[in-house]
Amino acid sequence: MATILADTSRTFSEYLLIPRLTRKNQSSDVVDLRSPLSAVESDQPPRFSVNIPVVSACMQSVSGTDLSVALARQGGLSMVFCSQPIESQVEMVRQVKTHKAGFVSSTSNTTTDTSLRDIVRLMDETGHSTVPVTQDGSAAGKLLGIITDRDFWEFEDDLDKRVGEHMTCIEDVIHGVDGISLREANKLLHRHKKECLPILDKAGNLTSLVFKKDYVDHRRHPLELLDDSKRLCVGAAINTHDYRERVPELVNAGADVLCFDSSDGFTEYQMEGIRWIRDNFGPEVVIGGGNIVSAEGFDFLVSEPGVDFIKVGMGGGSICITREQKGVGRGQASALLDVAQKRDEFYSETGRYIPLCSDGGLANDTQIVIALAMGADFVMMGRYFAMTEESPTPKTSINGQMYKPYWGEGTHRAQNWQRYSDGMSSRKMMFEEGVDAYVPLVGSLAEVLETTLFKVRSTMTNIGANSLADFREGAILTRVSEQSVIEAGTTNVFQFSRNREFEESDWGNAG
Ligand code: MZP
Repeated sequence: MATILADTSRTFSEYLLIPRLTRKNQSSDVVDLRSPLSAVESDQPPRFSVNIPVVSACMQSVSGTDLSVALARQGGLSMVFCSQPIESQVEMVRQVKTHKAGFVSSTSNTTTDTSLRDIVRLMDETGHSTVPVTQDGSAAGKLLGIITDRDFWEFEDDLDKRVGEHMTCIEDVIHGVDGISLREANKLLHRHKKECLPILDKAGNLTSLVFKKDYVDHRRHPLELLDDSKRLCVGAAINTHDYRERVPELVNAGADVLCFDSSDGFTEYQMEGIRWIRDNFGPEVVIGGGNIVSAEGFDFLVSEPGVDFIKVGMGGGSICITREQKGVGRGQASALLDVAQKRDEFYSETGRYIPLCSDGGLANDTQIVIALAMGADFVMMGRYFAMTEESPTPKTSINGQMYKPYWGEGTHRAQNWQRYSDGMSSRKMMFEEGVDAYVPLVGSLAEVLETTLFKVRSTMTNIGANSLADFREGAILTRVSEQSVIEAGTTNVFQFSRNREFEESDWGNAG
């Protein structure tokens, strides 16, 4: 007969943290959120760490180039998806590694004979208030001028007029020359009191833009995740089918971390893959394994010394229907607690610490905090990042509200059969394990993360912890009853603000 586990499969919303002593020298601004991603041997520093405990999911609708750059700039790491040809994944990794911080390629461009009405539409759609005017309307065309929302009044000027009549012409545009350093470019912005500086090559073609807001953003976010050569860090997803071809290309392109993307990592295929990478690329390369949901799965993946970190989670993802379709998976809290306990035992026995990643199903900031308290060293999220400006999907207006498409890797749309196939048997998606959906647009990644991390630090202070390791060590959790969930909300009061429009900090209430 099958074994039936004693406890029910539980999720994060069933737990609360009990506050502990906050000392006078503690405050959220001294809390350190750095977390290892590589296995840590006793007395050795980790080979790779993130500055904030957050990574983005290995998904087409999440981890593209822009998001990877934006997340690394905040101190986290993105895992560029592998459900694409090797060449295009490598190209994305290369773009992040060669990204010159501060120099961005212009995504909204126009021509002189475009109407102001079309410019208003473009500005509304993109949120960009500065638009380069090029000869052919492309991002690399000859620059003829710049039009901004200060060059015309939407309700006063004739919107049938052409851009050419309102723009600042090239002769009067303060610009930099290709090759200029970021420091010099920022000085020009400062000296001329400009918001945006176009950079031109010798022939007058636009190469990039430098924005004052990026300079301010950089000063405000000093946690950028950089490699030894001061390049942004990026991770890359891999699968158990073509790693022999994919991994050498990704390593060559500079990927800092390799992460198996599999709904079920408790397989001999994954172990073979880890072994092959170690044998061919040595001890330095950082390898993530998973996903698993049990102590047994953990034991298996650490039975050989290849894996660095392990992802925990099956069936909890916001777009995931695996549990419904196949009857496998586990409540995310139960899975994490089981694996974390085993990880801690393994650490005391061997002195080897394996960081854990809680992957999927995080519905709000509170659940991130609970996952970190329960033993996760960092979390992986899809929906959270799909909702930001920087995710790779287009914005879509539905009933006046802006949304972005977000789909699972187990959908026919993603065609990621490698993530779900058990070995080499089926090379196509026989049925779907994910859904194709929309999520509300919440703003820029930097804005949303700032609120989330502020809350994480603030809760850690309540627990008296200055580091994530102290937090895990000191956390005391209690299960909550349905009645106490009701008590936790507001009771018997009339709140005007509850009827407000969706706000950036509400990502958890959006679903
Ligand atoms: P979430 O942050 O949107 O809740 O979940 C993201 C996670 O769901 C991913 O990191 C991955 O582990 C998982 N995922 C991705 N696609 C599917 C699917 O199609 C899925 N079923 O479960």
